[in-house]
Amino acid sequence: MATSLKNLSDYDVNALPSAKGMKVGIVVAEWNSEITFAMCEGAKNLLIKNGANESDITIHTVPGSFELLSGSKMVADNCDVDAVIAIGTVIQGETRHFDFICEAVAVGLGNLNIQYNIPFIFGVLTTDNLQQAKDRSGGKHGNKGDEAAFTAIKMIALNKSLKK
Ligand code: DLZ
Repeated sequence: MATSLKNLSDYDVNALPSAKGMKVGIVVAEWNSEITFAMCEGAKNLLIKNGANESDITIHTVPGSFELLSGSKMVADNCDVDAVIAIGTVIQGETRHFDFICEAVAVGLGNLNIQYNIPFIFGVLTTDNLQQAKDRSGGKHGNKGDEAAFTAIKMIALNKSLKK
């Protein structure tokens, strides 16, 4: 479903496990920080609203979305976290840079998911313009950060249930 038909902040509160005790590392790109910091705030607030302790959420910044990969890996390697949420916004420009960054981040996060025993969440907006990004970072289509956070909660809960 296209995100223009779905509000990114909509989720079934009753179907979401409690985030109490979950430790989450959030890695945020500074490129388009007006957007990414709003997404990060959305993710953090949703985790806390669903039971996570603020002290269990750590936030780390990296220069751009391309660095989300190494930043996420560093967090997984060095911090006690149950999941890493990677947050970035890549906006189409005049060159093919957009395509290279989007592909690298999507493939790279996919690889991290397979290599590690914790989930890495793709909290990355890839839009044609700034307005589309604003609409998806707390605007009329909700907040991609919220979606990333409830995905993290569900994946952590799944991982914990399988380890029991
Ligand atoms: C260079 C670049 C460009 C053109 N656009 C974006 C963008 O829209 N969003 C983003 O997060 N980062 C962008 N970057 C920076 C790259 O992600 C990266 O930080 C640099 O290429 C240095 O590795």
